[in-house]
Amino acid sequence: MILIKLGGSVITDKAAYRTFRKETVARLAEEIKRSGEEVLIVHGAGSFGHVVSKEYGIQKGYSRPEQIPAAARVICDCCELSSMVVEELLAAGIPAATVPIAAAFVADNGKLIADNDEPIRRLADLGIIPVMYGDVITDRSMGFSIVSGDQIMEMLCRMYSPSRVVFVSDIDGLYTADPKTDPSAELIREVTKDTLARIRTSSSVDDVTGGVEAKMEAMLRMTSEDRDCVLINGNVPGRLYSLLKGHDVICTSAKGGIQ
Ligand code: IP8
Repeated sequence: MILIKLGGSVITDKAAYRTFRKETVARLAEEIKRSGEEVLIVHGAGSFGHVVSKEYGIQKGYSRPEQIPAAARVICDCCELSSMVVEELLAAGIPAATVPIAAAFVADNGKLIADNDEPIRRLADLGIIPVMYGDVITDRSMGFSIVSGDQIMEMLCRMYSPSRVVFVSDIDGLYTADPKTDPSAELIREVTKDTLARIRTSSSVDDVTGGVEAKMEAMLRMTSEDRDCVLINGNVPGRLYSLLKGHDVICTSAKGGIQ
């Protein structure tokens, strides 16, 4: 089984509040279906989650009453985004269902507590792909917090031991600097725990979806001796399909674990 995260940067326009990239998601769904691979799918929140969350400091937990309608707004927006993603998966012939994490789990201090995975396992066992996404969740210490799609990926990785983990983003992989603003930026083809140590010493590292170091660490945590974790560009037609079919594509591949 291959675990895939459709990043918020590829399924939405991150700069414009609540802008869904329908054609891109439809194409990615078709590529997944055509690959014939067994998959589990997570997605990011993009402009359906980050804009309002940032404005009201939702990620910092409850501190003032004005955050309550804002948190409810984010929950509604992310759920709507997920319904649109699932519509495209269904249209491509992939039986999928939105599973809001706040209905299945709680968090503590921003960390997802995955102590009851029965609803997800049962859905997947039936052949319906549970689609979870970065969202606002109730939090035992903070009132509420935000659990990212990356945290959900880590949970699913522990639950299902996928053969491969794929992050679909809007750039070719991780770079030594921001490729959109720095022409000297170089694509990092392979990340190991040693590369991570070297990258840490560089001050010109770009932020991919919330910090390049955090992303690399999360990717490395999801690797094992026989499982790599790949970051690819979903805006290039056919690239996800080729990767799923085991072809060599432009990407960053994390390997070898973090221990
Ligand atoms: O897009 C963030 O999830 P991500 C979720 O996977 C919210 O980082 C609500 C901002």
